[in-house]
Amino acid sequence: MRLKNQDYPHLSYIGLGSNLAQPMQQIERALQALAQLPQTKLCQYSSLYHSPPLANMPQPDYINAVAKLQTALSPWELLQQLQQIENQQGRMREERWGARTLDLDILLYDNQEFTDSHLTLPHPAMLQRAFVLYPLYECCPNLLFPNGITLADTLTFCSAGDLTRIDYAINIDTTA
Ligand code: ROI
Repeated sequence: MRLKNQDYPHLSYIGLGSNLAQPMQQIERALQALAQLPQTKLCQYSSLYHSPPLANMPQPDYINAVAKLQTALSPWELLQQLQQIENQQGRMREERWGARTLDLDILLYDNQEFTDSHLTLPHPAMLQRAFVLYPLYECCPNLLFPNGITLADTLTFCSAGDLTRIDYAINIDTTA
């Protein structure tokens, strides 16, 4: 059965990152997997971006992107689904700040602000990360954070630095 728009009442933005095992393909596969999630619609996704690692240990550069979802899943159900996709793409529970085949983070879920043992919303580090904010801006230039601050204002304090947009076309149906 095809679901209608009102059957996906929640809006969520997901950050994607990879710096191992053909990162561009990892991100493309992950976007395809997001498009297949139950009770969820992939509405939009950003270009791919190349970024140097933000890390305290040597590791390859990253490919990053952001996806916009509408979903009926709760934040915890969504988190579980994202972890399943990470695992399917060979992610090990690696060290903090270490290289990774695929990282999927819930950046925002509606205007929810909370912390529990599984999840903090909005994602606590996103406001300082150009590799999150610039692709997010591509998906939603008018975005307002739950605290009322605009994404556009936040970007004025966050230099793009060495972040570069990649000319690589991904074709996933976002109308289904
Ligand atoms: N650095 C970049 N550039 N992109 C990421 O997605 C990323 N993810 C991480 C850490 C290790 C913080 N560094 C990153 O988890």
